[in-house]
Amino acid sequence: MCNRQSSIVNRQSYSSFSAESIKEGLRTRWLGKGLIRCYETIDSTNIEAKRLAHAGVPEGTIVLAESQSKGRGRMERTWVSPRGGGIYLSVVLRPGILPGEVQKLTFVAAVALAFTLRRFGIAPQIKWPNDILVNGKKVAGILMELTAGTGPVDFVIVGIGINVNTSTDEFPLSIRNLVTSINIVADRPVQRREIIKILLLQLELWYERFLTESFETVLEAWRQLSNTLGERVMVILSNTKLEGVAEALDADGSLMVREDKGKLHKVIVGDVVHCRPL
Ligand code: BT5
Repeated sequence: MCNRQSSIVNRQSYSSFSAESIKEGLRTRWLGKGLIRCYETIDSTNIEAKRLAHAGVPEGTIVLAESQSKGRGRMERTWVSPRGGGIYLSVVLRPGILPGEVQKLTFVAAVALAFTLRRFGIAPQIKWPNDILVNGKKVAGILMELTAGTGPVDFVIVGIGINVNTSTDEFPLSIRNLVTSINIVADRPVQRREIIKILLLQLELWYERFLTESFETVLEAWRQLSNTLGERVMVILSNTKLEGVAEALDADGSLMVREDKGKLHKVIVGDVVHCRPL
């Protein structure tokens, strides 16, 4: 385990990144090859990426920050974003898909993120729909945002937050036991820019597979990486709760949960808590 002192040392040796340092040796074809905006502090990289997307930047534009003052999770929740310790990254995509399909990109990003972490000797698991866990603790999350409308979306923002060299005491007490960081699970400091380069490559790969092959290709990989399927879960929905076994994924990525009485529910949006077996 990494102690507090060693994470401080890591912090000093792996401080800021720049667009040039990300582009150096980046093996993508188009993702991150154009505009990469790096900020010391920003409200939220997703908000900035949205501003840029509205202004017309091309697909593949990246926004990165050393810290966020209003890092966001889903449903107006907060993403804790301490300075220098994590990766706070947003990507502008223009997939030309309908709003109802955008959720599929969460699965694309989750698979890309899980394969990226594996390259660093870590065994991540995906908790439906967007949590990346290591040893049952959250190390990364994904937030997808889009422009509302009826036709194909103008753009989608894929926001990714990863705890890399973050010390657990930088998290509020309320979540300290639920979170972890790559340096803790890998038991060594890891350079954020090396993770970013591999992440962009994986994201480009899985995004292109999604667009040119099928969503099922992505789901197949997701199933292998998930720790939700086959588990007993409690799903917290907007105004109710549902308990049962997470039996399968539907073709659109929804979670199929079977209640003990036998009824099968399709969960499109919700928070999953893994329960201990009865
Ligand atoms: C997420 O939401 O997991 C999506 C997180 C996306 C963050 C990125 S950072 C770059 C981009 N810009 C942004 O403003 N956001 C994106 P959700 O599933 O709602 O999880 C949020 C919950 O995770 C919180 O309520 C906490 O319980 C927990 N949490 C907050 N900060 C965390 C952190 N740094 N590491 C692990 N868990 C955290």
